[in-house]
Amino acid sequence: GRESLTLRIGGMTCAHCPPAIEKAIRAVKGVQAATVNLATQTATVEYDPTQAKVAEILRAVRSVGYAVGTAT
Ligand code: 9UX
Repeated sequence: GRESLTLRIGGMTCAHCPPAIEKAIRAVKGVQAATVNLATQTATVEYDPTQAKVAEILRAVRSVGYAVGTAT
């Protein structure tokens, strides 16, 4: 399967932040794509919900030092 998720990221202040967060999200098993946008402070994630859970993706972002929550 393939699901899309939008996250609101907190604490990104420079252009080096997005690639660090993308790397962390992409390392979660079942994540197919991740793009982080500095300007909008959001991340879009494509993932297989049978392999990756939202909580794991949130944990990955927090583990590299950023606040994150699900966006509506
Ligand atoms: Mo730039 Mo982002 O020094 O945490 S990488 S602010």
